[in-house]
Amino acid sequence: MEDSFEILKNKIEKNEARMAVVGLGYVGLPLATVFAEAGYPVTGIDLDPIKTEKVNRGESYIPDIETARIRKLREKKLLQATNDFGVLKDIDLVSICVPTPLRKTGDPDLSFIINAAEKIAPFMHRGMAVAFESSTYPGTTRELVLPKLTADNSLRVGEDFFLIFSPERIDPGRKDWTTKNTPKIVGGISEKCTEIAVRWYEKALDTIIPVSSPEVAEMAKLLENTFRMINIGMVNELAMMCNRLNVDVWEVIEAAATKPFGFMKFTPGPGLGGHCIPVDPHYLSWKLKSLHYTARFIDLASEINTNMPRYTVQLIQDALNLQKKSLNGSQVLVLGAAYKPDIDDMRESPSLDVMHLLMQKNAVVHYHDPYIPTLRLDDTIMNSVADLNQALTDADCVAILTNHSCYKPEVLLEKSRLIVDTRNALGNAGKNNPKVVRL
Ligand code: SAJ
Repeated sequence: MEDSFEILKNKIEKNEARMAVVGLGYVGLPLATVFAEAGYPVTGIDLDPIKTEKVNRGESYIPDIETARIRKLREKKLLQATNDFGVLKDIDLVSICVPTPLRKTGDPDLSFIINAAEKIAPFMHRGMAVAFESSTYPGTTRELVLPKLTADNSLRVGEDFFLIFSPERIDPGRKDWTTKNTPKIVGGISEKCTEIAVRWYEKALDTIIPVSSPEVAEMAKLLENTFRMINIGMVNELAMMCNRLNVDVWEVIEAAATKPFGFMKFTPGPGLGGHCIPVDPHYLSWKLKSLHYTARFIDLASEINTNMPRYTVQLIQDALNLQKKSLNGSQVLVLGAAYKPDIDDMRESPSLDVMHLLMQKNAVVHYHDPYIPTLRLDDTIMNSVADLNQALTDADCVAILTNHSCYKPEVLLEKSRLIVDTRNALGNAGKNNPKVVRL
């Protein structure tokens, strides 16, 4: 029986290996696009017919990928999409890019991983490589994905097929670091698995970083995002300390950031949003709990970050109080529903938590966000205010929660009676200004 490793290695070298990407979201579609643009025919597989139909019509639905790129790849027959996992019987290389969210309980939701692995398993064959990309706890690839892929076959990992963990490092909206030029870690179950991954991914990506196991790769990704979440928690607590000390936290951070070494700037805010930073560290703490270890830094940072929406509402309430107004019945205009500037993503956005809490205290809440024309908050459908200037003038308090670049400090200061600035969006114009309260 011919050596699967040699067969697959040769196919990759000769650009004859056929590739599929399972999951065509903000990670999978860019990955499929980059490989297809490197001349590798890619089949995208997704359960959502809307996504697959759009790709097959040559349309993108991911802001980071222009429609023209998809259209061009369709014309060159380098990209196609399907809902049918059966195509995998003729595929050599499969990247799995499915979501790894949290359940309402805060525990990992592994259903997407399990579902994907179970749908791939019937089509596993000799000479195949599977790269798993979703951020997850150390051990997932070996303990959960591997058994699912080999449940109904006698394929031997590292001999008949090859299994790797390679964390996605997509930062939506970012232009300088992209799927293609961001260094890519690959950690295989065996050395041959890692070698296949290096040969495979270097066909389309600029820099491949091999590591000794999937666990190292899984843990590296969690370190990246846990580092960020904990440091954001630390500056959020610093903001609360500076408030007690009556010291301007933004000036403190700017001053500390002049240190050319041994310091990395983070800034406080109304909470922690996004699909990665608030989520990934909980995969780590959850796994450690099963090993009877408490990840104290993660738990503490999470507690502080989760409390920031409530702290922000208290700032708004106190600011109104200084103008002898109660929060109850006051018009509060929230600027920015997205979780970070100049994108349309609201996942885990703290703005939603702040608006929810404001409504619980019977404030009259409106919002403006140029990227999010409408949103659902609990049972309420809200629309971004049409006339921003009028809304600024009408509001008893304007709360800047996401500093989209369209918000001009001079306009906000001219039109607003009272501003709570949680992002230092006003800069120095907001300092020592009687109608501005800064986080
Ligand atoms: N945030 C702060 N203070 C900061 C930085 C962020 O409050 O100093 C808040 C943001 O407002 C947001 C949340 O944290 O609500 C997350 O922001 P983020 O800048 O980390 O953006 P994300 O969630 O898009 O994170 C992604 C991640 N990319 C991947 O997981 C592949 C993360 O690893 C990147 O470091 C980050 O982009 C980035 O650097 O932009």
